[in-house]
Amino acid sequence: MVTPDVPDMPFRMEGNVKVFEIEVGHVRTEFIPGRIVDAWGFNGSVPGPTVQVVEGDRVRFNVVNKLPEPFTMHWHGLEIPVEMDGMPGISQDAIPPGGTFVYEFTLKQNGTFFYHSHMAMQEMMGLIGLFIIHPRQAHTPRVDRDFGIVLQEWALLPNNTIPNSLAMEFNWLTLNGKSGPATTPLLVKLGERVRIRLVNLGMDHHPMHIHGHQFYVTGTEGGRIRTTAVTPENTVLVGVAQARDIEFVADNPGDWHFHCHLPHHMMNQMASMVGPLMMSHANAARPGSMEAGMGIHEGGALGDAAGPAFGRAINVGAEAERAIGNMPMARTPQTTLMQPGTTGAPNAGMYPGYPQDMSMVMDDLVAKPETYGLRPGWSGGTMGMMTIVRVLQPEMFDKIQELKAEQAAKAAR
Ligand SMILES: [Cu+2]
Repeated sequence: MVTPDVPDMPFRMEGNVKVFEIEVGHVRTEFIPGRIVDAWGFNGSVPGPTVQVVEGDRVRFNVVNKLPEPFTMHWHGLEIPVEMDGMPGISQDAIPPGGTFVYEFTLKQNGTFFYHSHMAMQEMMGLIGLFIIHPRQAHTPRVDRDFGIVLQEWALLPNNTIPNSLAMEFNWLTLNGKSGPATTPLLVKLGERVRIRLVNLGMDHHPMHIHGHQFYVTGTEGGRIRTTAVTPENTVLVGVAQARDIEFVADNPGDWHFHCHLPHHMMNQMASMVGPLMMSHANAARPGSMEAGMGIHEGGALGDAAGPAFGRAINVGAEAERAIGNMPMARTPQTTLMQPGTTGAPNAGMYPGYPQDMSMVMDDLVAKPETYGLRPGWSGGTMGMMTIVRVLQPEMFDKIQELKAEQAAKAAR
């Protein structure tokens, strides 16, 4: 099972116990090139590294809290002793900043689970990771590819790198900590059986939709679905705190979008006009200010003062922003941030429409072996909570594996 853009969490054996070290703390990450975010994560990763274990395992997690506030870890969906459940106050004292706690339990289930902070505000800072428990015997029919994806949403104030965890509206949507087109495509060979495991821990539900195929839901946050009746679908609603496993045979060759279908979740910055509306130093008239921001500074989060910055009075802004291109596939001028190799303060130099106007082509900036051979301009149509399932002919699949091996060898040198 692989989690694109997220590492696995290593462990060591102590007797018959699998022992994991987890450090909870600040992580500076990047959603797309140039969009720097100061989030919270585990072991330097947002979302946290994927735990992969087997039904029946005894596991131990040595947790160190490097956050500036108390923390506890919850193991979502696991049937474990209450004192290991990570509920602050009711099952344990919160781990103070700099403190440690040891969680240890035996796994009697299998399926797609996750671990997360049990402080609601911390969840919105990114504190979640996949917890995959493989069955002792594989479910049938066996899958050839097994992927995991964590769905998250973020509210980033203008010119800010720190998520607004109180926000009720969100402008950045990520799959495994990346927004399209920086999400790494899922590669499968034509004819293979594929499983994709989805989990959601945010404020919104995400209807995840695949192109060119039908799938069956084979698991939830509670484990494997035991039924002989299967419902074909191409969209599965992954609700807050839920997991959904989907399986399908990739029998239709091509590069297929796989994405949340909420319209605002299919964009970065939510919409082309939100960028201009929110930029405090943008050299264009706008109704919103940094102080009005995304809502919490003046009056209620949904009060009138915050309206313009949300784009709710968008007619005003639209009048002032007529010059900004927002037609599909428009090419906007590049800032220094768009030029690889140049550095600057995080998110400095952002200007109306960047990043990214409705459709901004940035193929080269996000190029990696997994994007090899995609149609030129593909990145202009891949945004927000979007990735690509590439159903490849065997020769193309093997070619990309070669490119990946070359890249790994280069990195090791
Ligand atoms: Cu969504």
